[in-house]
Amino acid sequence: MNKVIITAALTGAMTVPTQTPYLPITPDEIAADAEACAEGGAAVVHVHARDPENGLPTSDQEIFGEILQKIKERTDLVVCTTTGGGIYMKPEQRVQVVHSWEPELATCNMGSINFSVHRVARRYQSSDYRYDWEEAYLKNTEDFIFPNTFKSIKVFLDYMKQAKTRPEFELYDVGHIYNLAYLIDEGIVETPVWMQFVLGVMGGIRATVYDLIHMVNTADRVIGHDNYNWSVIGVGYPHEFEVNTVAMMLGGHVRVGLEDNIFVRRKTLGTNAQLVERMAKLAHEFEHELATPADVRKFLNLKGLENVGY
Ligand code: KMH
Ligand code: ZN
Repeated sequence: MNKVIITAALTGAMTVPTQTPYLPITPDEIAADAEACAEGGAAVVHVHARDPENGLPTSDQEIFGEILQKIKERTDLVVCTTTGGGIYMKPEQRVQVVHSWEPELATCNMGSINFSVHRVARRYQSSDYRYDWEEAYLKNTEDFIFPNTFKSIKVFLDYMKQAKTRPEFELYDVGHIYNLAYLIDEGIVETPVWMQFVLGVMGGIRATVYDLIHMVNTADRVIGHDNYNWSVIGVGYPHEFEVNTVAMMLGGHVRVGLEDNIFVRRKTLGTNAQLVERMAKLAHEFEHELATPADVRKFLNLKGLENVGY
């Protein structure tokens, strides 16, 4: 497809409320941001849930359901739910959203890695934090391994098969491309696959253009150029906009949002919609048309909003 898909990752689980006043927390805030991102040119939203009382990432299925229903009431966006969850969640809790709500698309993380945001804590004094849990949450990630064993990946894929949910494979390093190739070789995963190169997580590959090109070249060689379509995440500023701009030139798609980056300009915090709007401007500048949700459904062969469980 010639058009560019913008995914907006609205809230995530690694950004803490103290970092930005624009982080949507309640189901209403998340759905309002989804609508504003749709108006700005996003076709997909990537969704995590948070406890409305204190912003802590949650796997509460009622809260997930409320978010998904509210987004559906306000937009026709494709929703890609997380199965990455947050640092205190067990794999069974992370995948539950697929079983409960049968979304069109869900993430499938392709390997276990160190996944750390502990350096963010250096920017704040203990008294700066908005909520009690935030400081320890950030600091604890220095000792956090994001678990995605081959066995658990297979369990997650079984859930997705049953729910007719298409996986979006999240690849944080070159080895994850080889992990995906193994699943394709075994006949567990069919091609073409939809992949997300996740660049810039501390513990994975960095978010430079060199690293993006290395991921794309490796995927071309190992998965095969015609066997996959892809998007990219660049964690942090200015990496998000840099790797996304190059991705468009390489035939890839893009993701922005407060899950990955909080700045719309150097030292200027932005809303999700402002991040999408800047990305849409860059796409227009390079004469790329933006994909609509209908384009994405056709391109990724999704089951359609009429077949989700919410
Ligand atoms: N938090 C991102 C770096 C997921 O939710 O499953 C990757 C992500 C994965 O979005
Ligand atoms: Zn996520």
